[in-house]
Order: sequence, then C-alpha cells, then structure tokens
Amino acid sequence: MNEIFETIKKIAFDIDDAIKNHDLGYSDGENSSGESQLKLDVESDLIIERAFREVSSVKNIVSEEKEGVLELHSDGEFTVCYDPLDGSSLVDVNLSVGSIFGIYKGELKAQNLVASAYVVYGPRIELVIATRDSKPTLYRSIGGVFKKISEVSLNEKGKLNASGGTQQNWLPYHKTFIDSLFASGYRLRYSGGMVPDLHQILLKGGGLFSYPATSDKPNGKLRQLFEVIPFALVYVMAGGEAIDDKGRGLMDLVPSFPHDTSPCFFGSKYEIEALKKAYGV
Ligand code: AFP
Repeated sequence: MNEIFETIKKIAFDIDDAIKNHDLGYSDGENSSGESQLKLDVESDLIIERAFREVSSVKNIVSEEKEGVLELHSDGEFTVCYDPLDGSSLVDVNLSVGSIFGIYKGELKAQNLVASAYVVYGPRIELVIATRDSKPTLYRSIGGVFKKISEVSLNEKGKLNASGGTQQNWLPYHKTFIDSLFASGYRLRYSGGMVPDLHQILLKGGGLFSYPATSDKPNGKLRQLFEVIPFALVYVMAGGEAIDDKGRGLMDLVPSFPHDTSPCFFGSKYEIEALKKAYGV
C-alpha cells in the first residue's frame, strides 16, 4: 500500500504542474456522465493511469473520466478508483481543485475500501491519507517534498455549513434544515469544489457538507466510488460521520455501477445528529 501512497505523491506534483502550466481549454470529448472534459481532466487522468501502470500491486483502475474498469496488472491486489481533477470547472477562475483516490481490495463496495487519499491543489499542495486504523494524516508540500504535518480530528460540533446543488431544486425539509443552521450561527463556506470544501471543514474543526437529493438529481450528484466513499472514510476516521439521506452510513454503500451517485452528508457528530432529526431518519 505504501507504494500506492508514494505514487499518489508523485502524481500530485505532476498534476499540479499541469494545472499551473498547461492548456486550460476544453477537449473534444465528454466523460461517461456526459460532462464536457477539459484538456486538464484528460491529462490528469493520463498522468494517473501512467503512474499506476508502474505499480504492480494495482490490479485495476476506475476513473471518473473513463467508462469502465481498466485492468493494469492481472496479479495485482488493489483497485484504485479516482477522480483525477475534481472541481475542474473552477480552474479557469483560479480556485482550489483536487484529486480523490479510493483504494479497494476485492469487490467495489465501501466495506472493501482499505484506504483513501485526496490532494488539494491550492496556494500549496496538501495531501490527506486515511486508513482504517488511525486518524487521517495531513501532509503539505514544502520545498518539493510532502512533509507530515499532523493527524486530523473533527470537533464534536463545528461552525461551517456547505450545501451543494441549486437551492431552487432543494427539497423543502432540506432548505428548512440549512436555514436553521444559518439561523443558529453557522457560516456559509462553499466554493463548488468538493475537495477544498470538505478539506476546509475538516481542518477548521467541523461543520457540515451536504450534497442532497434534489428535484433534478434525486440521487445527488457526487459519485460513490470516486468521491463519496473515499471522503466518508476520511470523515469517519477523523471522528465525524458520513451518511446518506436515509440516515445510512456511507461506509455501507454498495454501488451497482462505477458511476453511481448518492446523496451525501459529511460532518461532525452534532450536525449529523441534527440532520437526522430534520430528515426524520
Ligand atoms: P465539476 O467537476 O463539474 O466542477 O463538479 C464539481 C463537483 O463534482 C464537486 O466538486 C462539488 O462539490 C460539486 O460538483 C458542486 O456542485 P454544485 O455546483 O451543483 O453545487
């Protein structure tokens, strides 16, 4: 597994270089969710594929930018599911974006996630790695090398509130709940990039990130294998919780297809309890 983490560190520097120096325009293609791909989406995907071709423990890769499962080493042990450049539509306005990795052993379901990692490309590059046996660890790139900074933990209750989707399409009880958080003093923090938004809540001690079911997207927007499950491990191991709109733990998700989505809520324990009451679950 260590070899996979070291490869993710190399990938992070290569993608950061591409973001800073390469073409920001659109490619001619679409990803399997029908979204236009930036040249950077395609390039980041290729950087990751090439890197894992060199790692014999990686049996398969599954990318948000690819249709299905791609076998790399038939004798490998792990499948790495990744979103190469999440929030890439924010690159042209120079906001932070990220890469997300879920490392699975066996069938692709949350219970088989053995570790996850995400990279934030911001003023500095940061990396958080989560496994099932310790608090997630934060690394920061200093002088071209990732230095371990600290373990990360969520407080019991936070102050930040990030709720995705178009408000016009929120269900009435979701809107009532989000309004109640603001009425009790929570501050809005939402950039539209899942990685920096969840990273901010994690490092500032807590709060709530939601991407709910909406009238136009009843299963939410965020993809289970590449986005939801990897972050669920980070939040749960940091002492928080991660649930869907029925109150079920996201660490129990079993995707039927690689690109399945799920409504998702990540937060400190207090906010998740409040959400469950508001949703009646
Ligand atoms: P893009 O990759 O299309 O920029 O989408 C980013 C994202 O998947 C995720 O990073 C955000 O949390 C979410 O979409 C924002 O979606 P809304 O704009 O609907 O809130």
